[in-house]
Amino acid sequence: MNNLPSLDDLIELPHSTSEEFSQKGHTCIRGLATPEEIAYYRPSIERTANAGRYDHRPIDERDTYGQAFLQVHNLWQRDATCNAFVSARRFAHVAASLLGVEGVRLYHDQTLFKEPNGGYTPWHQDQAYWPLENGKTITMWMPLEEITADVGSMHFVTGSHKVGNVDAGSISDASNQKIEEWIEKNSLRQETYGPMQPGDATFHAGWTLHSAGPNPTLNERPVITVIFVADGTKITEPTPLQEFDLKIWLGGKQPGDYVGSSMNPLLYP
Ligand SMILES: O=C(O)CCC(=O)C(=O)O
Repeated sequence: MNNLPSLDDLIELPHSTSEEFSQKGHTCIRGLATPEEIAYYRPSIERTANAGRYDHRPIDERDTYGQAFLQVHNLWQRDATCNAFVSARRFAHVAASLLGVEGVRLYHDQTLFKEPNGGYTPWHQDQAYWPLENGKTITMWMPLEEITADVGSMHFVTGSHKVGNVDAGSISDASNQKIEEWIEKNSLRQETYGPMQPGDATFHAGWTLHSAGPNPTLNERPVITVIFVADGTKITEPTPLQEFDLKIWLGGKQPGDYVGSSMNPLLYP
């Protein structure tokens, strides 16, 4: 822990970046962490993700969601070095600036390791799973390794965060098809930021439609995401899809309460 570079300094974003996020519902910040900083944290993140793996079925025995990535949650609670990374003030301050709010709390973190020959990530909306007020959440998606053009980073539908729930349901081939049809009908623009370096990060809003391509390479695509929620956000009555999150990520708080249990620490200020 002692030699870990601190990620607690604050970076001032140009106004145009926050403006872009508010208009598009996504943005990319290159070099948010340096490759050297990532090299310090990566071994702990990978070790913790591997230790936390719960789905040990071969990839061809899993459904589309299971083939998209190996997903491990809340590394911040499993390992002190992961906690230092997830709780970094640098990241939380960027999240607050992009959302245009005073402060942010942690909703949860997760690693999303797309295995060699891993499948595509179907189009979906994160907030379909989250019983939280609209417009108050943002996800940082950061690779720990270079993402080459043949793997690619996420695809976003620009402006879709303003539309709200398109009722595509849980992540599946069905959500993918429904959203493809929706995009065609509404002719909104799709964008991707292409290859990324370790420490570059994309940010997207809770309702932004997004997807990712498959991994046709022999190398894993190690990504960590941190989901932030504006301080002062209320928990909403859950839909059936949101009941799991209400039980798991909000430390016993109930609809009508503010997010604020010890499961959701204030990360900035
Ligand atoms: O990493 C991926 O393939 C998808 C990530 C994603 O859907 C998210 O971070 O919300």
